[in-house]
Amino acid sequence: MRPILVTSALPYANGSPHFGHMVGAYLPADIFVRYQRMIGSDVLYICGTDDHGVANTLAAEKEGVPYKEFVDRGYAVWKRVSDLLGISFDNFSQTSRRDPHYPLSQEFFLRLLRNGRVVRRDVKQLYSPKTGRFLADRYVTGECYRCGFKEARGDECPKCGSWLEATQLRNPRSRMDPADLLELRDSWQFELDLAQFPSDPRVRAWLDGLRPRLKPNVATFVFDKMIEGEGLEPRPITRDLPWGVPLPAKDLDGRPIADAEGKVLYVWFDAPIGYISSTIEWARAHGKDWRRYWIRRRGEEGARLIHFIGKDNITFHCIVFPAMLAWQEGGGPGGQGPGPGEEYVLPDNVPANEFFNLEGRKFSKSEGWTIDIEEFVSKHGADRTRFYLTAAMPETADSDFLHREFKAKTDLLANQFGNFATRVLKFVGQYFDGRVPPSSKDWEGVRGQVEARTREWAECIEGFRFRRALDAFMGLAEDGNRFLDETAPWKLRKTDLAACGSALHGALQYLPPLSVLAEPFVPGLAAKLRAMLNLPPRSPGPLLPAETLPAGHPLGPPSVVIERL
Ligand code: B3M
Ligand code: ZN
Repeated sequence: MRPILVTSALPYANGSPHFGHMVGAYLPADIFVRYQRMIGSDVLYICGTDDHGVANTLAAEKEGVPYKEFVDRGYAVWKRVSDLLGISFDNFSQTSRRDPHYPLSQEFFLRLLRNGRVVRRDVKQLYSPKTGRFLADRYVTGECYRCGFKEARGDECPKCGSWLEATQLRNPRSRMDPADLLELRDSWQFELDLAQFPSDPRVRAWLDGLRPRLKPNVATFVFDKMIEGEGLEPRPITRDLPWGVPLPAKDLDGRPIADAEGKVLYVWFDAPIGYISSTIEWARAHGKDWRRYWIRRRGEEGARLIHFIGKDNITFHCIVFPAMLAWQEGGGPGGQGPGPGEEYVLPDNVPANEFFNLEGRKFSKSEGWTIDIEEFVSKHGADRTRFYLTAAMPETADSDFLHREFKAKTDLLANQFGNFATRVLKFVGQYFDGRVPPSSKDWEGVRGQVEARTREWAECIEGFRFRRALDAFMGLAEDGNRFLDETAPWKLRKTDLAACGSALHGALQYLPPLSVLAEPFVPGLAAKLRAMLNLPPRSPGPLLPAETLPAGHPLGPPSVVIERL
């Protein structure tokens, strides 16, 4: 069985989780993973917080809290919120846990250096006379030289998504102190030579295979905008910062790296390696082999690596990290990476989502334009929240959280799905002693609908079309309601009890498959329904033929699956 490794973008520890994150990178991954577990795939779901970089140091310095203490606090928040929403990570780590993350990140760097993919270059950098240090990335703001956006950051433009060079920003200023006039000074950094990327034969072959698999919004960005548009140039992968993975002092041959002191690996260099370190952490805790998910023998297929991210992270997952993975060849003393004849797998897909706004405007905590997830979920429950977020997911274009729509959609869930189950089960409880009545009919039509909806649902999830998969689930609930309207068992009860029982027998057959189709979206409700059906948790395996309820099966006590708001 081909293993599947699923990742969600590692959130910056300093960021506060909002629905945009959940709907962009976490919920879709969780739906996909829950589905894979149901069908019995060898799937592993990995994440953790991104603890380094200027986003974190800036925030920690503002609060006057030591870096590690600051990111540990952030980690706890992300962990709590993802648990609350039922995001079922197999491992949720932190990039500031030194072992195995620091030595592995250093090994990545050293192999790239040895393989001629990293070069040392003298550069001009923005220097802050007031603080006496070089500023990079988010310490700097200025005008985007690609789209003119005024509030671009020194690493990327939040407006057009371009990847920026801080020294080229127009009118660069310090984020901490606008009066601190920045100067250009000489320094040096290591750069990853991405100019080699498109022409590298292994990369080329991988890109050709990847292109038709990518969602159109992602393919356009990677190929039209980046590779064939802006083009790829060497990018610095070290920084002058007091927090991060230290640049190693010696190369793989034991020769010193001059002036390494004081430099760290760029956060976007070590962060994706965090996917691997988190996998190693999981493997150690469970006595499993992490290499099965990351390393393959050359020429073999290896695991499917799938990165769920928001659209602002596409470049790093489709270009930078694949370059880092592809160029690890050749082994290294005492290393963890691929040995002779082995290589890292490259991403099989990167189903990036677009942005999610709140009633037409960007979520912004500082402007108070946000929804507190913990408060919202405590009030409305994880299932309702997950259901609506899936229905509104920005799969192909930006979309919005709309309060009105939240009520309308979740009421539909309560009516079509919850109420259907409750009605049928109550009726059977009342007139058939809570046991599945025998049937004189075969209900072939029901079986046909279940099969068609299940197939459609599975195909959509495999193709990362979660909104349509949700429609297939709700479509089956609609089929059930229509069946009930057409057979009208409550009318038959007084005239023909056997026919009434047959109809209920047919209606009941929608419920086990509905519990299955519900699981990835609303796991809490799915479990509740299975308890009402007196069915144990389903064991992983093929979905068809669908589970049925035989005549005489004792049902559990009926109750309300979900109420309308
Ligand atoms: N922390 C950026 C972000 O949160 C970054 C993702 C890292 S994924 C390896 O948008
Ligand atoms: Zn821009």
